Amino acid sequence: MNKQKIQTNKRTIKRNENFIKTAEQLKPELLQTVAHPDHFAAISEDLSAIHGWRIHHTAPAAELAGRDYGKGDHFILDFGTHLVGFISMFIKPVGSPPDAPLRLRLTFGEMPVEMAEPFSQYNGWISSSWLQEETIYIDIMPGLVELPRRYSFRYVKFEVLDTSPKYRVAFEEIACRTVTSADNSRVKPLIHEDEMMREIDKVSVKTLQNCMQDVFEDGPKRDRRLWLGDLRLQALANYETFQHDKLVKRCLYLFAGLPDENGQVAANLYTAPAYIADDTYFFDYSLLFVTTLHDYYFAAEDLSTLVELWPTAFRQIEIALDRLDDHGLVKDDDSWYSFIDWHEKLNKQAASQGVLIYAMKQALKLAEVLESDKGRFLQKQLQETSSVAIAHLWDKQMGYFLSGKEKQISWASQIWMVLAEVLPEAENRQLMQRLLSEQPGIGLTTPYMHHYLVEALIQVGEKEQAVSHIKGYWGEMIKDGADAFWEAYDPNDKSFSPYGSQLINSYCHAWSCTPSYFIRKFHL
Ligand code: RAM
Repeated sequence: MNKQKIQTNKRTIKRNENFIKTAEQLKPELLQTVAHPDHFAAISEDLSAIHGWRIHHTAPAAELAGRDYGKGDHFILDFGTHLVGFISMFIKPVGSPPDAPLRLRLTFGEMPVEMAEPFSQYNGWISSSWLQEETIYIDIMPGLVELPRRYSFRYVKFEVLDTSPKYRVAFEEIACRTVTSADNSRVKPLIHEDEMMREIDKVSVKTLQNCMQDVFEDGPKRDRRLWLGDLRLQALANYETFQHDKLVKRCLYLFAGLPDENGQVAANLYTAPAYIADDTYFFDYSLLFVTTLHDYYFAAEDLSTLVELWPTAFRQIEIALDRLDDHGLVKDDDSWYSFIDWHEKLNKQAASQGVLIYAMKQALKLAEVLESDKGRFLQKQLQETSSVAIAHLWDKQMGYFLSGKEKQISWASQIWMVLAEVLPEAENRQLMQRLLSEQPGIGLTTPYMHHYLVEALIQVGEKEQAVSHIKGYWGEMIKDGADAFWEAYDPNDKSFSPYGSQLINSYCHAWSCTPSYFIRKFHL
């Protein structure tokens, strides 16, 4: 399963050292706070709870002071909210002087399921090394221990694997030093009469905050790196909240600083031990560089960045156009050439065509700002790609865009084509209404695509539907216990994981933070 997703595309990277230097100069300071656990917690099976597990409080964390633990003992602490940071604790021996090291296992969980199901049973297809677990050996006690890795969690399970028959251990001053580059004081309080919308906004802001590190990470638990599709959405939410525009600029310069020899920007980047482009390239994500630059320019009004990065943006369009077949349609195949959404059966052709048109429209706006001679070229390409989309993908009788040789109907295809505005305004609106009332074909699985659904609803003027979708989707996640929004969520299949296991999903994932953007920007 999903073997096609584990593909490598070895390409030569042509570093632009000036761009990388600009990005390096924009590296943010990380702000820190200290958080403490607030409760002991226990976990029990409950089929009505998300993933079948419910967590409940058993005692205040203050009671830790009077407790000690020996071989085989364990306890769970709840920090009360989702955190990203470094954990430390003071460990004291109780009884004889420690005649053997302490062997301690710590398991970190964003969700109850990570406290309940042993990681040894993990059977997903991506690496188990993302599961947040650590076995440590402490030779010298009493003493302060700070774990070197950054963790993303709300719950921590402590398992005393061994002490010795002669001593037990007590834990004091368990704390988490949280880190983020997001400055809370820049977020304007949201005045909103609807309590649920206020709550959704709060969780969105927190999600974004915890993903803002030295770049916009996709998820602080996994993959902890800069992905272009995620960046685009984080940046939108950022303009309405933390306004850390320099961090967006840094990320844009990083992508532009590490293109392949053909000029294509990678789908994601690593920032350590050096700035490295990953060998994954997506048709849609590369185009979202254009979109992210467009949004950045109009939010920050930073003309010099636009001037410098415009050639990179325009190049993404040229590369995308190279993928068109003789009809002028995005060439389809079975590889993972375009992301669009995590859906096993989703055909990417029509949605990719939509992304291309959407990105070209934004490029055209940038060309106008720059008074670039590329404007005419873009207009011509827009005209052609839109008319072939109508001629070859649009089924007038069915009232849907069809994708691929199987002529698949998917939500993603309709949404991207609506965003591309290839149909006249009234038909665009009808298409969204039809989609919501008939609920056809292949649905959506991630907040990433749900973002674009809401964006499309707003675009066609269906603000009320947008509100009810935000409440129905992100609100439902809150009802299911989210205190940061998740990477994947399908209300009709709450056990959904793109990776074959709920344990590995990320439960604070950047691309899910955009309700704040919608609520604040469009006054929903
Ligand atoms: C997930 C990543 C990231 C996304 C990719 C395509 O694996 O976590 O958020 O951009 O999918």
